[in-house]
Amino acid sequence: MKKINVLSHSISLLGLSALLAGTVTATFAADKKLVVGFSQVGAESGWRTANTDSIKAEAAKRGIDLRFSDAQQKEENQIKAIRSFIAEGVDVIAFSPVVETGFEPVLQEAKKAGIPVVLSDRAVKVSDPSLYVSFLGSDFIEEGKRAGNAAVKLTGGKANIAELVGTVGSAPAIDRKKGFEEVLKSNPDMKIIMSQSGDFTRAKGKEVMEAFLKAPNAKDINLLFAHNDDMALGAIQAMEEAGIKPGVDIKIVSIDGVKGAFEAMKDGKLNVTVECNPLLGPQLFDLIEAAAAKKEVPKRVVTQEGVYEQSQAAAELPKRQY
Ligand code: GYE
Repeated sequence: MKKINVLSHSISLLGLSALLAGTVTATFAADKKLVVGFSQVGAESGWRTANTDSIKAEAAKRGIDLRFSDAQQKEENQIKAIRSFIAEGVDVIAFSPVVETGFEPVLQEAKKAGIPVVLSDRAVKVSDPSLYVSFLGSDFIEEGKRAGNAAVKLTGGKANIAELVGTVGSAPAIDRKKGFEEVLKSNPDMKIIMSQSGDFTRAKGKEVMEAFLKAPNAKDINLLFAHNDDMALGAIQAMEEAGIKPGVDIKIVSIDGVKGAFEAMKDGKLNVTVECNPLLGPQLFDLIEAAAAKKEVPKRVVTQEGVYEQSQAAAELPKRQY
């Protein structure tokens, strides 16, 4: 089911696993456990919880000594965690950067220490691409475009849009907006009339939607674009409390594809969710083990994902793994 597209090198996941099966296991199983430091963004969403579970389960399955650290959505905590991984002398560092910028100095420290770094889920902006060996994650621009196309379909190309933006400065917030706005460029009757960050959480999504609904032009909103499902679910609550029918009076498109979104679609309260797969554990540790063995790894691995509409929700729900 899960395939990967490898952009910069033509190496398949199968090929990669085959490659690993021989040397890597031999290198680490014989003498010591592979030690991996992982700095996670936080526990802000259903997506993130599923991502953490996938990473921990895969590490346990492979007998890896995983040093896991939760940054509570703060970059300074991630930098501290990475510094302590370097001090501990872990074999590989992996992390999901909360924002894109500001990591260059600590990544230089890791490079100096000879510790390979794998980026999981989100990208960083660095002037020196050799500061990380590989980036595994979704194509967020593509997700934004998919959300934009869904919005066109739902509104017939006429929309006053409220946008719930993800964490400011994060790769998914920047790129999902970019992809969505690209679709709006060729649809002149669609415009974003309100836009604010809900930090990818349900509570903030609700709070910001409440504020949107109090604006003088609130009645013009006919579509909500939420950068993730959790914020959409919070916004649904705000709409219901204000006597507005979510999914009907205001159409809603969001991203992730967590169970809660499928339930809301089944109830007619959410219209479309664009899938973003959090189950990165197996692919991530393939890359980590290869990096630890100083194998050449693909610089970019993109996860493959779909788009789901209300009509598919009931059939899809029992199959959802997150
Ligand atoms: O969409 C959101 C989470 O980086 C893809 O982060 C991830 C995003 C995901 O908080 O729910």
